[in-house]
Amino acid sequence: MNEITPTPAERAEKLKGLGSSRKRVEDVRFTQGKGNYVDDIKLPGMLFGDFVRSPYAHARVVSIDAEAAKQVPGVVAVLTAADLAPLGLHWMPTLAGDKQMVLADGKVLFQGQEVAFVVATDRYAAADAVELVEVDYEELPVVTDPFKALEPDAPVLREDIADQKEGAHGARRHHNHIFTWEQGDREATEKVLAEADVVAEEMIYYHRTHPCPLETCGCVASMDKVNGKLTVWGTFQAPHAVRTVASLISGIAEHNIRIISPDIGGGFGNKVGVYPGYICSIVASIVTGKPVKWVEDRMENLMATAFARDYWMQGKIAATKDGRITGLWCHVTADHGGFDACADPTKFPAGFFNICTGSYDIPVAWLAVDGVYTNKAPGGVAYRCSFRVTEAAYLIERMIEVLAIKLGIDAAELRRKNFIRKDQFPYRSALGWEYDSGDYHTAWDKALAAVGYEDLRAEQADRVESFRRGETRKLMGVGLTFFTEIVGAGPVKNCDILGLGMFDSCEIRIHPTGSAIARLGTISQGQGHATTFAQILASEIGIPADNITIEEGDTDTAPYGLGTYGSRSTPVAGAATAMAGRKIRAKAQMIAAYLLEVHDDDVEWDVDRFVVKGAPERFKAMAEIAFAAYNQAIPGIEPGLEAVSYYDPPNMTYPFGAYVCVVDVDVDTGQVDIRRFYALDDCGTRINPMIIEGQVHGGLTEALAIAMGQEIAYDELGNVKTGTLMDFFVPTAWETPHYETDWTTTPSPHHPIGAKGVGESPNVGGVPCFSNAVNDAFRAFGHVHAHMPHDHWRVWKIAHDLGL
Ligand code: PCD
Repeated sequence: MNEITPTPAERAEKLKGLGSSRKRVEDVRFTQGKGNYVDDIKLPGMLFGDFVRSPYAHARVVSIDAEAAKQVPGVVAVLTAADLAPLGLHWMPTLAGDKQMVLADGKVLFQGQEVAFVVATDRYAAADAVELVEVDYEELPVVTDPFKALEPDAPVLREDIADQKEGAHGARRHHNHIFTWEQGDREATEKVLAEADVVAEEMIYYHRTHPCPLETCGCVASMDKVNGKLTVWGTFQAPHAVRTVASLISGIAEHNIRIISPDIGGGFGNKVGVYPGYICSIVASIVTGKPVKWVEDRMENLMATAFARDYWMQGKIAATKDGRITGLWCHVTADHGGFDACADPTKFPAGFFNICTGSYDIPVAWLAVDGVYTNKAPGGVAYRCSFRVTEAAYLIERMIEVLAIKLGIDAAELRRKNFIRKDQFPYRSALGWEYDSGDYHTAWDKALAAVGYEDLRAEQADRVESFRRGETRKLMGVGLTFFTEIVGAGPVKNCDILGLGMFDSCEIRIHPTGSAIARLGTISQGQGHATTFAQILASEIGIPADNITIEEGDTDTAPYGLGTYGSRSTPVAGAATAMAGRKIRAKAQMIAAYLLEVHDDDVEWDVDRFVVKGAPERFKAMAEIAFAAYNQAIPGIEPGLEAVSYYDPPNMTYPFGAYVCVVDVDVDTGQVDIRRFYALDDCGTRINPMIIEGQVHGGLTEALAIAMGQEIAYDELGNVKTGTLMDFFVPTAWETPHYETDWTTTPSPHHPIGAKGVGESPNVGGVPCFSNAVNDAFRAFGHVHAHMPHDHWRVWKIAHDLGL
């Protein structure tokens, strides 16, 4: 050893492992037009499918006449429910234990519902033929309001189950009622409310919205009748689960089905569910013997696949006079649309909504959620949140503000007073979760200091005075949020989807020359897994990240896993990756000891090599060990260097964050200018700080969209009023503010590298933060709460109603 021998720190840096802001390896192809998305897949003889969709939200389908459509040159087939019925495929099971029509079976329940599937030699012929399919509808009364849907004389929406008293989640008490899900202690909570010094109560509506990935949903199904193999390329966030479900529904043996998720242009929960388009493409390919492609357009995407939210949350929060929270009560009316197709773990019909006690030490709580059918599209997906966490965070973070108003105290102080303390972790919440780790006070103090909180409040008070004197027409709002997320489903004992336990996996093969490939059960949709999972391995096995290929999304090659959503990849597949890496290292240690002619226990790991204890000049680097694994006959050790890990996490991870938003609101136009947005995230050990920052920027921008305008709105007839990007708000660089990002690091005690998820956090924390800022601007004038989205009109309306 001499001064040019690299130090361990220098060697570690070369690996680009944990903590390195390694550039995203996938961007080389994405920025040069070399991505391979579903619509890039073009197979010989491929046909194209397109849907005839219902213009009505509720109608009987009297007849379907496809004769004229079939005459269009290029049209090969027109499928209706009558064609699928003999195969038992006119209905399909949903992820929530309900069933959904694949093609209209006698009636339609929402505008845009799939009625017939036209298959043609090109997409233009298919579209022309769609126009010519004659459907005779008989209109039925429409219900879009979940409260009206539960009235005794409300129209019966689901005639197929009208008399069924039991649903997938217990008793049904009305023909449009789906389930009641109750958690916590009602009696104790109501007692606390009755005896409390102060109770703040509010109806908080989290409006219906929709993920908006750049790429819509689609697939190419190809049935090879000669070999009996079905291959489906699709925009799937959970390819293995799709394979199992496809096998169960179709009866094709699972080993004869290959599901491939190629590059995906954003998921955001939109691509978790199973849609009629997939089933129809598969059937059409089986019927025609040709590959069939289906890709929805933007309007179809917004109208028919995977809505999110639509929760009416009645909240009551009790406290002592000096601001100590004593209980939380909540009742949710959840609008699920025409079929219950929510994407949640089976035992959680309202997802992880019972994390609604948030970051606070609340002694008792009770919550009940009623799922209701209406004439709206089905879905209920985790649009950038872990199964209804964003609704929960919105509820509690709005209720804290409402309580602060009622108590007449500062909302930052109210939070600080009620935070779960550092020494209380692991912390069991009143609604049953065990929070793994947290240090909320440190994060909160850092955030408030960074924005100069006291000064902001002083400035705001001055502004109110100048407003009252008529010197300005702009008010200032300070939005605060402290959120706790819950990500990383599993554990298998609590979480399954359709009976599939929610573990995840990683399989590693080290090649003889010391480079490697690792395959995972997850699938990146833009998050950068090829970059970050290689970094976890680099630190675990001492091979540079640049020498490790990460592959996901092909069920023929990847180990079984439950996919990517709910920020579960890092907590679950990331853990599997570290564990598989450790298995590699354990074998490498034996090989190194053999090569160094010492006992296994006499060597120790040092960044990228095993060294003989006390003699660091005697070592075997990982590359040499890999070579030896393939060319030396080592007694008692099999050749090769591979490992696989299936990881069932012992608990979920609980990332958290402190956000502050400062806005200026023009009371005459309703225009909201975001002056400042500060986001502190704690996701435990950080794998790639640059990627985390990108995740936070993206998630905050989606939060901005949702809070400030993005909405799927219906009129009384059930027409979608916001079904195009003219009306559905997607922020561009113009509307997007500058974000300041920050962090603290509180590792997860049970995750092998201490990492928690982060992808969803900014959406979960961002929405209440923007909303709190807008509401806060009017606090001095007696305003308490206004529903989102805070578009110009609605903001103007607050000012108008206050007489400003
Ligand atoms: N990380 C790091 N560190 C830590 C954590 C994390 O570095 N500590 C990173 C990782 O690795 C990745 C990311 O970051 O890369 C993320 O992660 P996470 O959190 O774990 O998650 P994931 O699982 O991976 O993913 C998922 C998410 C979600 S869920 C969503 S919505 C979204 C996010 O992700 N999506 C998306 N993000 C994103 N991005 C993009 N670009 N795209 C997309 O699509 Mo759901 O439930 O589905 O609704």
